Amino acid sequence: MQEMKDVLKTLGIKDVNPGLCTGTKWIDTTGDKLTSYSPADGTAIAEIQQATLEDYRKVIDTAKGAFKVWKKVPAPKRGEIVRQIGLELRKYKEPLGRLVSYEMGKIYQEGLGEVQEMIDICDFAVGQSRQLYGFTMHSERAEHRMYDQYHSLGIVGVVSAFNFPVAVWAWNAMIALAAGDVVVWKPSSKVLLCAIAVHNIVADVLKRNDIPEGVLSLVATSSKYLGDDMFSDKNIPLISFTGSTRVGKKVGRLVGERLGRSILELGGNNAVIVTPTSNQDMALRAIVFGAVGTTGQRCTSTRRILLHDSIYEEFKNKLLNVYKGLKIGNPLDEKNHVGPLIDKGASDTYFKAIEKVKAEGGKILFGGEVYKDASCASGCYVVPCVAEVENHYEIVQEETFAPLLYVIKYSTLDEAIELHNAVPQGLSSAMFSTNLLETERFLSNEGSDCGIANINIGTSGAEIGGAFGGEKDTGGGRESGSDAWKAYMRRQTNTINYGSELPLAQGIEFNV
Ligand code: UN1
Repeated sequence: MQEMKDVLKTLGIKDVNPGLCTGTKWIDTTGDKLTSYSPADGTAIAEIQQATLEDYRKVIDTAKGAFKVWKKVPAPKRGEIVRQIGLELRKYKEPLGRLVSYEMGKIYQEGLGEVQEMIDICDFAVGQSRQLYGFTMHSERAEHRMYDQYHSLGIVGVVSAFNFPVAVWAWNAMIALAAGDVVVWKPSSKVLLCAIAVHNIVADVLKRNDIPEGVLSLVATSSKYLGDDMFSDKNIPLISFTGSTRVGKKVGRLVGERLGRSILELGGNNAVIVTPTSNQDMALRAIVFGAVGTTGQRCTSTRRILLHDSIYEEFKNKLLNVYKGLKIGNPLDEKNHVGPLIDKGASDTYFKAIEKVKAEGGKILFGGEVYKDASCASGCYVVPCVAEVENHYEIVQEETFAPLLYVIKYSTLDEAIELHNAVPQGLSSAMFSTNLLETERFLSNEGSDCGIANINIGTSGAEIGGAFGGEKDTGGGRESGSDAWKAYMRRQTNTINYGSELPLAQGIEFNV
């Protein structure tokens, strides 16, 4: 196993890193330096010279120029570049996964899994580059042909959150590249080194293929220098934003005001319904991974479980037993299940939420305190919490981005579905059951109101092949697989007359 300093070297991370990249060129920036600290051990990993608003504008100009060239490259040839990026990511999967784990705090296996998602979406986008299909329609007019086709959109602004420091960019950027768009990425200021490492990896491919500067750009900075300007920027026809519902509402408003497009991937409040016919061992594994994986900091994390009253006590006790065995500690130590939260602010939010649970009448069944261990000195380690609550509590209606799992009792399927949907968010959902009538009902129009609904698997860990996103306060956007690519292109309907008459549609007679 490489030492962290060797990992950083392999990934091209320096002591001080410029905050601006237009593909292969790193550009010196003038903003203040920002230090990235590891939540694993509190160490200052490296510094980033932040990009300023002026720097951002330069990148947008470069990206505009690059779009003119890139959109002319045939889509399968664009796919070839994506294929090479996928190969390069395979080479760097281990060190990049390790850096994700160290800078963000998710356990090593999840760091590797995140890089694997990048590789998977590359493969998907390569295929997609030969499948940017439109329909052909039959015209109502003789000797006419109609069809729709998809053209490139322009600059795609990707604004990603700390919890998936590299994968969210890839879901957006690889599809955008296949679509003939260019990308400007503003990652969370909490995980800038991961983004810098990704750009170092990708730079080799861009260089080798003489790809113009501005096809893939990175603006590494914080809200001190770049906030709403990007959302209001008319140069960016599509903003893909991942983050909180609070900020997402503002993004939607600002992009909407200029009639731009946005893909919003906001909060979740994901529940698992465990029915009397379920395989409880499977449900347990899925729920525990869903609740404590990434230390409860996935949009898809399991936040609520709805347990049928006939199995309530039995399942609850099994769950608490698994929680007792969870190993908390350094995310790079492969024996641990739970790493730290991203920072102390996140732990404060967690503890405040637990106080609110108690104040509203909830009962803490397990955990919820700081994890005190000499080797976990960063102060970001907490013991995951299980609390018995009622669904209508104000705090239960919120997404607390931490390992706080609510246990709720139900007695009929109608009640379970009603409780399930009675939250503002609508991202991911699951039911454990072997009763066909129950599972089909859950997936029906009368069932889960979420963008993702699963049977006998958990709420998190979605594959890239499906469209990812959700309804209500989750924002309504879809990215990654299925036909999500359509959001990254503009649709054009074409009608061609190959006859020598000019019939008007709708049978209109107009003789001039
Ligand atoms: C997120 O938390 O922002 O389904 C995305 C999952 C991952 C993606 C999570 N594939 O858990």
